[in-house]
Amino acid sequence: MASSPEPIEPSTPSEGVAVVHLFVKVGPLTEREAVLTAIKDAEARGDQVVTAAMLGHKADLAFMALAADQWHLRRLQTALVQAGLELVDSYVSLTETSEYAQGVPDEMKQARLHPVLPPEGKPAFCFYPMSKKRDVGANWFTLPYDERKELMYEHGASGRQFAGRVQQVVTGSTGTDDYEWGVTLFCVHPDDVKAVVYTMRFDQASALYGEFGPFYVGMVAEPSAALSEVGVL
Ligand code: 76R
Repeated sequence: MASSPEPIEPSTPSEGVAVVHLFVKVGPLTEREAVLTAIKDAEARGDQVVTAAMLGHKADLAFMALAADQWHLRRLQTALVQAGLELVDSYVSLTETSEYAQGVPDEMKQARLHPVLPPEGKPAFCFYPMSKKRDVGANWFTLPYDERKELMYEHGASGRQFAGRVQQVVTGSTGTDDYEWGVTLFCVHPDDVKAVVYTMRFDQASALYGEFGPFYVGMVAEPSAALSEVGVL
């Protein structure tokens, strides 16, 4: 699709990249070639698009797109809708480095800000948004920094048990969507998703303070394979 003829001012985060998760259903008018072209055009702009075929009634396909300029994400969304896909849910966020991981080597920070997706050999895909509670008696944001940091260390340590089986991509969404983070998990097996999420339930940071939105589950695939599997031939 041609980009807009009028000059347009980029909307670019000062660090990291802009992210959108688009959850869509296929319809009778979905055009296979137009969907594939929408993704190819995004990649030609230098953006990343992860495609997953989804399970259950919530969506048929998910696209996780990462771009330096939010306008690129808008163009992808426009092209996918014009290709006959019905947008049924979405999530808008930005990559970030955690305030509790400022001491990590620069290479790790860059990997958080500019992840290369999808990781190899981890087809089990899961997305859900989450926040930390602000309840009376359980308010994450009134805890002193050192206490939060300690709880996040506990979280990191329990997460590292899943090294090689689970890759988390946590993107920040305070002010950009209804929850505070988007959690995208890429796992080797579907039961790795269940195991990591269950294990984290016992981390104090999740047990006392975690609040979760809807869960989306599917399988990462090449766009052409994902389209075939959801019946867009
Ligand atoms: O960046 C790092 O790897 C350092 C350690 C680490 C941080 C800072 C880490 C490790 N996470 C961090 C931050 Mn995580 N993570 C989640 C969920 O369902 C739930 O209860 C929570 C959802 C999972 C499953 C998960 C997995 N993590 C965060 C943050 C941001 C908090 C902030 O900045 O305030 C959130 C919301 C969050 C949520 N985490 C890991 C994992 C796993 C598997 C690891 C270890 C693997 C790895 O090092 O990549």
